Amino acid sequence: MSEAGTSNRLEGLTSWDADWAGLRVLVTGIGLSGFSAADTLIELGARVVVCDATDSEETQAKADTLRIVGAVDVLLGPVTAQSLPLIDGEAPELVVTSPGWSPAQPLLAAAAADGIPIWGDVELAWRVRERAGRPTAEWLTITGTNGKTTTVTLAESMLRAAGLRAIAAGNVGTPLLDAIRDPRGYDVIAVELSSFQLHWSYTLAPLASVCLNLAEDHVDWHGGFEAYRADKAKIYENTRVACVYNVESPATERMVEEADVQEGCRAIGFTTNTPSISMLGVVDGLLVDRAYIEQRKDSAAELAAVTDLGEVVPRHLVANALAAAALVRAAGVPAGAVRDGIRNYQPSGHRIELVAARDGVLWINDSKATNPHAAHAALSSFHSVVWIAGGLSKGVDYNDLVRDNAGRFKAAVLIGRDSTDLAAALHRHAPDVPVINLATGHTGKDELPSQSSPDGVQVMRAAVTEALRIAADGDTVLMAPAAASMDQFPSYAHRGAAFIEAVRGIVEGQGFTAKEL
Ligand code: UMA
Repeated sequence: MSEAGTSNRLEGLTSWDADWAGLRVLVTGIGLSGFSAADTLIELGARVVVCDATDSEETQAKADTLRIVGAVDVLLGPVTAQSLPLIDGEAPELVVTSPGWSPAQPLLAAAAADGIPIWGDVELAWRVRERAGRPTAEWLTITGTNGKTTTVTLAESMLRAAGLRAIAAGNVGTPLLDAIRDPRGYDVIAVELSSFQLHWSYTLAPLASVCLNLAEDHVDWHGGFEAYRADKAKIYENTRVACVYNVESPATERMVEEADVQEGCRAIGFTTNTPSISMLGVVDGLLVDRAYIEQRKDSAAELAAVTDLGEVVPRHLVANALAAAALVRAAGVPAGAVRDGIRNYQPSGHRIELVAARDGVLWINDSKATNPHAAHAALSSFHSVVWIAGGLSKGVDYNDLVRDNAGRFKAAVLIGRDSTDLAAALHRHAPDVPVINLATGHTGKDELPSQSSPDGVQVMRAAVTEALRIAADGDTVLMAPAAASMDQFPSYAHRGAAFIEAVRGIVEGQGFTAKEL
């Protein structure tokens, strides 16, 4: 455990029924995880103060609720998130932070400087998961730069097909503490963990864990790629039964080799090629298991057909399904339930999603591609691409992405508040590709707002209009931004919805009213 996670009283707080009463806790953030953490701690009898830099109708409504249920205080507004508040006249004994808060944030930096332990909501959830009179759920933990949500929801589907009470929680959207507090409890939780959540976690000991892949992302938050990698690697610490790694991503295997795991824990690989012993993989169009069967030396068990995943199956989807299978097999899920779970699986939107096919042009929404690695997976599926890209870059490097795909671009249409880095990479590695920069040329950098706004929707309509002008029979218009959406939209889902709406209106000719345009 890191120093930030230790303190005598806190060491004993390892179950719901431990003595949390009167503990002075500052909760930072009143979003999904902060609200859930504050609500839990109040229920446990702690003395809770919550702070959040945003003072809006939404945060005020949440603050009112927390005050009613017993929060000591809720502080809203930019100033409150700058310095440590007192609780009952004394310093907090613990800070429970929301994942979006970076360690460099002044209030968290002050807490760390004063030696106050800082946990994330995931650390708190792990500590309170045992509760008298309720089943204790096993955790299967999943991280990686891309594919987390697909894998965690596939795992959930497989677990349910096996008749287990299971839920996907964590970064996927349902705060872990909400899952933990479910009155009926769960047998297994498929836990999606971001690098942020791993950073603030210390004592997790999952049944099985996986890092799906590793590429540059969230460099700003972590302060560098090595720090990002180190936080991702925490996924394997203390794992009890199986550390699952990606055979095609040696960085993930190295993480397993370096991890301190529990005795008897095995390393299980997954590959989209023929598996060696102790791996899951693909043989003759079948997903197979050579890890969890007794005769693994000379045979493999059939789990499902690749075609069970759909008509067009990208390689990364096969990899995600194998990773999910490797995790749930560690929890004893039979082969038939893996297959049924895959067949029952409903993919979520905004991932290489066909929006329209018109005049020989495919219009594809991949708004979930919030970093270069994800955008590369999408770009490599097509040949002649009009690429709509750009947004909040998070400090990543675009050179490899543009160089590796330079031959595919017919044109690029840049959105986002400031896509200077992306424009520079295109200029450097694809100098003949026409670039239409809406980020600087259309709406004007300073006119664009920092949050969701009608301008984000307008820029997307302008991007689709430009793409329509350029694309011809055989081309694909791909909106795979390689950047986060938050400079112009509340989330990648809103950005994807804006693209779908623009394509339906402009390309499919459903039209907008003059006011909308
Ligand atoms: N805030 C501040 N100061 C800061 C940062 C945030 O006051 O410096 C406040 C905001 O005003 C807001 C609150 O903190 O009210 C938001 O907290 P948060 O950003 O940690 O977000 P939550 O609503 O708690 O949602 C988080 C995850 N968000 C992030 O990690 C950014 C959600 O993942 C997750 O589903 C949820 O917890 C439940 O576990 C979303 C995400 O974008 C999907 N994740 C990133 C990704 O997948 O790339 C990591």
